[in-house]
Amino acid sequence: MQKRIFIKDLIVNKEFIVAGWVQELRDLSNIKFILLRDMTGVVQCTIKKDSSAWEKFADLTLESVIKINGKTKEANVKSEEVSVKNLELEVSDLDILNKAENLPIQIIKKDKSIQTDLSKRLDHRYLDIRRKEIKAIFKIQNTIINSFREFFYSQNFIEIQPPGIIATSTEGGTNLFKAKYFDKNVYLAQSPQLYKQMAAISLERVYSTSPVWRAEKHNTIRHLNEARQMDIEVAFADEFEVMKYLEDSVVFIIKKVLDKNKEELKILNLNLKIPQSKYLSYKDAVEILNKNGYKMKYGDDFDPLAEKKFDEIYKDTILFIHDWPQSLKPFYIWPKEGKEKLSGGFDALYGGIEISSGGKRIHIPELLTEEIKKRDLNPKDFSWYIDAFRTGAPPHSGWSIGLERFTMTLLKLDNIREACLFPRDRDRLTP
Ligand code: AMO
Repeated sequence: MQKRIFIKDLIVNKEFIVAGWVQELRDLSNIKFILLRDMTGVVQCTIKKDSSAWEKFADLTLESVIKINGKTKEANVKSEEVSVKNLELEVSDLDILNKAENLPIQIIKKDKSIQTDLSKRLDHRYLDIRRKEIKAIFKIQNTIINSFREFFYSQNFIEIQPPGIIATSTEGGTNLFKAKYFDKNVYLAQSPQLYKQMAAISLERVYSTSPVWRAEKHNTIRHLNEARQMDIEVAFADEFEVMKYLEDSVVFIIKKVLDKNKEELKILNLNLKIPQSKYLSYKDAVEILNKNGYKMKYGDDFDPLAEKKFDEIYKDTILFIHDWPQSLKPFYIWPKEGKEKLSGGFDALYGGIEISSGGKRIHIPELLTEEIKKRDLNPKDFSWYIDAFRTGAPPHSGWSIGLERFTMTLLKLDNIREACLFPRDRDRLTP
């Protein structure tokens, strides 16, 4: 039996089998047209009166899945939607593999001013991702996560697979989802933090991509309750060494997107630039905001408006803010000596939003115990983690970039849900 071929591989004057989705139908008295779409493109198919497909055309509906046998002819196809412009496929036979009925959302928008609301689109996400603008987002996200892996694999880092079920909080705080694990209470991981550290103190350089769960009750345009993180952890490195890794890997990722996703960037009407980097201490960052008319106190975290302000001041820049007060950072972040009580923690902002945080970690068990206690956590709950630093643990540092956050800011999406295939938020658990 002849095999199905991808639309992009069609060549002129040959018989082929193609299969895909019906994107458009046009019925003239002496000829009928189908625009057929697969993952590689859209081709115009013609049906003449003598074809056995002539009668079947009446049963076709938009987005039905069909298989076509036909012969390619030279043609100059003008439709904007068609990706194969130099040929058309004359249909000899056609099979309907699955008929689509009552489409809840439109795939091709003739009238671009009609917007389907995001919530309805997410209710039918499997359909929504057939739209070329949405497909473009996930093709670019594919490049982002693969080039993150490629970058660190090529630098001889080791990819690790951290657990999703954990016994204690990793980021502290209350944002934990509790679950039952046989007769015990467990939590869903908020971060691979403690596990990547325990891996790095023995494997030296590790990276991971993993889902994380945060029981944040508020619904915002920049938070999900289930997100994916791209993490690294590096032994014998301080926070500045890992910030350099962040800088280089983000530039690597953006270069890859520019190279591999020209078509998608065009669809999304984006003109991506390679970002510059700027390093500021937390103290200087607060001063700069205040000088630029944004009032905030030393000791507060930056809110979304402050982050937007930084973006106005430093355009197309990854802004690294380091030397944070220890009180604003989690228990595992290194406290620096001195009366200012600064830390080895940092945040990275890009496009007016925090894309990453990280820092130098504590590798001294007594210090770790102290910092855990200071945050009203019980060191006993962390003994399995603290003990790891009693068996020969080098100093180490690392960071995490949120995949959806990064996709959102890179593609200038106005809601993080646009960058998540099947988002989990306060209200959404299906599809
Ligand atoms: P943090 O909690 O800052 O740090 O998370 C790191 C990055 O993950 C993304 N992120 C989120 N994205 C969507 N929805 C959320 N609710 C959400 N929470 C976080 C952001 C954020 O910058 N263990 C540390 C990292 C480290 O020190 O290595 C951590 O998880 O892009």
